[in-house]
Amino acid sequence: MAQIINEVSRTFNEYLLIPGLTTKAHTPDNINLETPLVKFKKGERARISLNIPLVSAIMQSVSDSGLAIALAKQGGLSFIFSSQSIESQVNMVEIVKGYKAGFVESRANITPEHTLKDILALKEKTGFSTVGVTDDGTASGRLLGMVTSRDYRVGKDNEHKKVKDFMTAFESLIVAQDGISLSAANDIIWENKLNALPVIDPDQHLKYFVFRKDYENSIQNPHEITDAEKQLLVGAGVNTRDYKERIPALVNAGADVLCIDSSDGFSEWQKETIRFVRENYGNEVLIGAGNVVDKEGFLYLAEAGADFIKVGIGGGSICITREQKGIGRGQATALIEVAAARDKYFEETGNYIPICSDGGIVQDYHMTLALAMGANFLMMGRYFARFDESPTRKLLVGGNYVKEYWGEGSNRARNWERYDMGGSGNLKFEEGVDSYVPYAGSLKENLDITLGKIKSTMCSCGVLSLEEMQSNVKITMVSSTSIIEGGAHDVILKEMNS
Ligand code: RVP
Repeated sequence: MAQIINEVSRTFNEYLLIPGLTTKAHTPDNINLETPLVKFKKGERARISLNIPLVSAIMQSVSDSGLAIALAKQGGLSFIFSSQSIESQVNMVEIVKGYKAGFVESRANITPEHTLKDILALKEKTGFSTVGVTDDGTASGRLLGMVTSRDYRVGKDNEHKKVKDFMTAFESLIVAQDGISLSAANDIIWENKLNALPVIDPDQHLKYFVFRKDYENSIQNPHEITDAEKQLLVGAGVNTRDYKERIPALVNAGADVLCIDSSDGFSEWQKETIRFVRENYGNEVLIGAGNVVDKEGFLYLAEAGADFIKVGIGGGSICITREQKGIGRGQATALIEVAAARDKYFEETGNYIPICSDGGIVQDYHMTLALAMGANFLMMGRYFARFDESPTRKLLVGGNYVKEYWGEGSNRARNWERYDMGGSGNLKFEEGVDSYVPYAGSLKENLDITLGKIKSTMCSCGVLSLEEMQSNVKITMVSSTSIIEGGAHDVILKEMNS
């Protein structure tokens, strides 16, 4: 007979944290949100740690290079989506690895033979008033001069005037050589009262501009996560089909960590994919696996050699796997069971394998709960899809700004590899929907509020680190009537009346 688990499987909404003693030392500034990303042995440290316990979902509508840069600057990590060609995924990884805080590739460029009229059109189109003048009009051409709005007078100067006649020519420009540090570039900017400093290679080709304002931005990101070369960290999704080609290409491009992207990871396909990594790269290449929802799934992937394990089936906001296939488990219950399995595995083997709670986070306090229940970090799609930095369109729908957000199992993404059960490759039925999420503004602003809430809750619970929270906090289940008690109730809300 089938094994029937009578314990109800539960979601984050059904729990609350109970405050512990808050001492004077429990202030948000004293809270450390650092967390291990990958497996480590007792007494050692993980090779990669995150400064905030958040990663963005392996999804077309969430994790491209833009979001990856923005999130790594704040101390989290993105996994660039794998449902695209190897070439374009590699390109996104390279953009993140090539990103140098404060060094930006010139986005408005022109040749000396163009005219003032062209400069004005370029400014209108790109919004940039600093223009690189290069021999071929590209961002990496030979630098011949520079134009800023101080070089011409709109309405007074003849629009047909050639750029070469009013640009600041190369000979008069202050430039820096590639390889200069950001702080040295900033010193030049200050000493010479510049707004922008061109950085060139030995052949006089334009590489970057350093803008005065960007230096100020970069010193505002103290939690940024970088590798030994000070490049931002980035993850990449892989699948269990083309991994023999995709993994070497991503490793070559500099991806710091990989993750097998699948809705159901308790499979021999995942074991084979991990084996490929171990046979070809030993422990040098880091690879996470999943998703699982119970102890057995965790142990299988742990033994297969996964560097971290993702937990969650069917809880994603755009996910309809539970309705379509009838598989899954309430996210809180799945997480609690897998966290216990991880701790036991650590006790028995001395290997600590971090776990990631993936999907189903709605309220900010759900994040704190998931971390308290044992997640080392959280993967979110809907949360990040709402921000300026996500790759999808911002639209005005019914008078409100929204961003598009679609599941990897939707017809739009056509990521059949994520739902692969062997056999011929195509999407047999949808496991995800295409949707809108409310537009929320910039990642940094929202993250600051979210992290502020997590830290404030940790202060209430009397803990200063995630590890301490996982060992010390008390969590209570709540009845459906007490959930009603938790919101505003028995009052007439003013905004509803206006
Ligand atoms: P959420 O944060 O609740 O939006 O969930 C995001 C998660 O949902 C992803 O990390 C992934 O595990 C899952 N997902 C992605 N696509 C689909 C689908 O189409 N069913 N599900």
